[in-house]
Amino acid sequence: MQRIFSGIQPSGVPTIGNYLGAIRNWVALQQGHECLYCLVDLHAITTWQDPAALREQTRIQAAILLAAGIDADTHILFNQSAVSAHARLAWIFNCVARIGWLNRMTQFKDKAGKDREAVSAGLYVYPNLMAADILAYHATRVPVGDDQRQHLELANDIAQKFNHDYGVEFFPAVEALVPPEAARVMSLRDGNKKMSKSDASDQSRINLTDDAETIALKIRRAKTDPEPLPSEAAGLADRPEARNLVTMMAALSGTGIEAVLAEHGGQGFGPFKQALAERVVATVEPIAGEANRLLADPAHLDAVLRRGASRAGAIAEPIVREAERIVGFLT
Ligand code: AQP
Repeated sequence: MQRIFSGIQPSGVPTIGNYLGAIRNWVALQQGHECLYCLVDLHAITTWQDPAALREQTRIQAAILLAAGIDADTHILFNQSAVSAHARLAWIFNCVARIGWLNRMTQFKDKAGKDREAVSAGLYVYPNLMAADILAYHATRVPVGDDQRQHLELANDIAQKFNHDYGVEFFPAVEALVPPEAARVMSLRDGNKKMSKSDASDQSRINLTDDAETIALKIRRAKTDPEPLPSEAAGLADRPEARNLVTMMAALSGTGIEAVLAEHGGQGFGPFKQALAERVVATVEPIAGEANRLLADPAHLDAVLRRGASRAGAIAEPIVREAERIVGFLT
């Protein structure tokens, strides 16, 4: 059975973007794969996190993943910092990856923006840690959004250079699993910007803990343009906000954009937004309800994560120890 590793940063409450782009797919992949799903708190602190908020967000994410259908008994759910193998292998990879490779990473350029000199060194070496996350388990398949393809290519470069430099065939090739139907959801305030759980504006996103009223209000206020919806997909070109809402509707109803436009084309945004809000609520409400129930018992959530970390550590520890032996550490 192929082993899958994927992670989500506890840098906020997961959004409908995380759900449609990742979590929903993670749930489906549990059939037929051995899955490790990780709350990547080491990655989260590459940008400032208030310590109390980080603890809280880690529990919220665990609750949401369980509520969305991640089976932590058959598969493994844990937080990254609880398995030291990640950080140890990441250090080795810091010494394998080349500065020139990291300089080409577009996510660093996007996240650092104009402030390149002031961001953390952790943000710069983030892709090396991501490579370690995957390769510490000899995972071969990684479900990610399209934006992460470049990081996976880097993980392969690191694996190959490690194997070459030390004359071994130790780390396998990893493959990105980008589901064709995975939607890229954009901000409700700016159709050219990705919806993000850490965006300063709560109005830019639907959190998976929002109630029905909040969801309806956010969608009603979502930025649009004055034209009615087109009847064909070509009519969405140069209309990023309209395209985003239609894409969300298509992803939530399991149909294509054309089918959504066949039903709603020619309508103004008022009735369409109402229909979309109903769809979003139908998806989010059961997840939020179950997550809230789980959050009432934080000790149970902590125990689930601890057990996950112990099972994850049992897989990663021998692999990372062998990597350390190959490098020449006295182990
Ligand atoms: N807007 C999105 N649409 C589709 N997929 C998305 N993902 C994130 N945002 C969208 C996918 O969710 C998974 C987990 O993401 P992450 O937490 O590791 O980091 P991220 O991509 O940086 O997500 P955020 O929400 O934007 O986090 P912050 O605000 O902390 O940077 C990934 O598979 C990602 O593709």
